[in-house]
Amino acid sequence: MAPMSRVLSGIAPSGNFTLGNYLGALRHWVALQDDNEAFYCVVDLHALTDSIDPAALQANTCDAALNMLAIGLDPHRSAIFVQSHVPEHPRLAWLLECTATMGELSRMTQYKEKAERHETVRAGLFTYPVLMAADILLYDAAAVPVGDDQRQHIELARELAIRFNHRYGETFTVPEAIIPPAAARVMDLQHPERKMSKSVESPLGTISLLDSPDDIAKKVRKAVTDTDGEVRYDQDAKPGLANLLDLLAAATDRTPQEVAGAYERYGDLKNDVAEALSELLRPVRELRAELEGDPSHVDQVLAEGAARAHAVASATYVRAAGAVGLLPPAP
Ligand code: AQP
Repeated sequence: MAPMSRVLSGIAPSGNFTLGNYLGALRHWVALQDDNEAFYCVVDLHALTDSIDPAALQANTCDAALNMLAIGLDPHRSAIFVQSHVPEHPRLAWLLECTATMGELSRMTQYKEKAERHETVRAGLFTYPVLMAADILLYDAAAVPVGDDQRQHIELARELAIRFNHRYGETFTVPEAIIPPAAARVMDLQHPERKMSKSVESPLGTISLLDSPDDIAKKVRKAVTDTDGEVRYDQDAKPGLANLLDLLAAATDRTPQEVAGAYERYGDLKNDVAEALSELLRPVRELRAELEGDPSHVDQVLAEGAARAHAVASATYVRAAGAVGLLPPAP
């Protein structure tokens, strides 16, 4: 039997998981675990690129792991682990930092956007895309399921793998991004010009994975649209409405244009968006409530996941370190 191909993806424990995370990435992680050897991690080292309270980081990391089970990841099929539990991630990142250039990191749009929001910019924010490349390349991942905002970072990981292989000999698999056809970039319901994000404060603009049906209905009802009242899909002229159409399309497996054709009034559309999203997230809410009864299960999942991840990551790291000429430690 041909070996299964590997997939890897991660999520930062920087706040409550959002509907954007779910539609752009998480639900595809679940689908991919059927036919691939899957590695999914809570990228806690990435959360340190911004200011985060240490107690909140720990709590968010546990919460993220619980959510990964609640969305339907099966720890027997997917290795679920915490990035910092596998020390090869920052070790390989250093080798890749010595492969990347200042120029290409300066061109990362997410870095530029985030740097603008801060008075002082952490060096880790600048080099974070290289750590993300290490996350991917350590597992010889052929595919990386992510939302559209990560497209440029995956391109960088590919570029670094190709450059490293060219310079030091065949070492890494060159990964491909898997970006979903619908809802690859879910926008904030109050600010449809920016993406829905777990670390940006927008209580009415962000739907959380565990929001109650009432909360979802309230947020969708108050979502910003426009005043011309015509239901049609136009991302430039009607970004708020387009976002709602995208959401309903993703939740009901249709195209946004098909969805637009079925409505004449914003109010009817909003009612159906709220109902479809509540239904979509209902199994996640229910499983999460069950899992909360047994916190030791998560510890065990993370320990087993880290052991599986470490076995793969350490072999890749040794290969890469040998390729650049680092002297192996005496046995
Ligand atoms: N709005 C979104 N629409 C579609 N996909 C999204 N993703 C994130 N936001 C959206 C995808 O979810 C995965 C994990 O995301 P992340 O932890 O890297 O980023 P985040 O949720 O955006 O968290 P932050 O901390 O709030 O980050 P910033 O500050 O960057 O906005 C990824 O696959 C991502 O594409």
